[in-house]
Amino acid sequence: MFYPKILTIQDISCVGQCSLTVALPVISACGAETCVLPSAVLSTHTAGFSGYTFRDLTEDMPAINAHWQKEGISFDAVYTGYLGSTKQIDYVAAILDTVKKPDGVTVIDPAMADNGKLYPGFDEAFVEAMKSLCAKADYVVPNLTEACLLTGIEYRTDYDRAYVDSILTALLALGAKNVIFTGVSYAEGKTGVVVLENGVYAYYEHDKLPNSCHGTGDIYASAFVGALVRGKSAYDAARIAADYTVECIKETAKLDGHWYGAAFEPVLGKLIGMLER
Ligand code: PXL
Repeated sequence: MFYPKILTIQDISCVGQCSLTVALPVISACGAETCVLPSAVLSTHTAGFSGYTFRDLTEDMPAINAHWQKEGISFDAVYTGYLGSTKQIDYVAAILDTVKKPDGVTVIDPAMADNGKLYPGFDEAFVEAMKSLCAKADYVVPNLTEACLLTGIEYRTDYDRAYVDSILTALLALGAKNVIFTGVSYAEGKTGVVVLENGVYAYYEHDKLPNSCHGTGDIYASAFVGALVRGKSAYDAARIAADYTVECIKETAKLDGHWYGAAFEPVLGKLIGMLER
């Protein structure tokens, strides 16, 4: 029976519809057992709220890992998102080395930046450490800002295929095996995702909606992981995740003043339907 056990490592933003409050329901809806390791607990996410609390859970990680090893717990896939500190990245790397099954899949979303800027609290040292984590990825899932920070390539909003190719080449040079590059737009009113698997380039394009929502990167990566472990090819998982994210953005547009996240819950049924096709 299909029933993989996934570990996802990212923060709990108590309010904000991102990170674990997205990954847990989305991957569960895909039918996989979803285990969590919170990287930090925040009262809200950091994009648009002020005065949020931040409890860094870095120092809990070695003991949690040791306990899992003692219990013989292992995972078919490990998916990391927003991490709490630079030091934590070493602990996360150790978790990949110890409790991921030898044939398990590693998905790294270097969730640290958007719209040309690092999120509050992250610095160059964090970016450097994230590069080393991406070296362990079977799939790295950056947006354009993250890809530029990881590769040292200048962030541009106007670009062509040659620019995208140069970023892809540099991401592979970091050591990542495959790249799921989100938010790549070659035409007005359109956006899409580049799937570079085994060195082969593919692109799934869809309409760019007029509204954008916070947290869609987490929705995207979670749906990608869920579809991938469900046995979809990387391209199909990337396409399904894109279609689901578009549904979430459309659903959010129906709401008045819902600024801090995307209404992903009402359309979970659509995601399940997409997986069954
Ligand atoms: O969605 C990415 C994310 C996750 N977690 C926290 C964030 C953000 C983006 O701002 O602040 C705490």
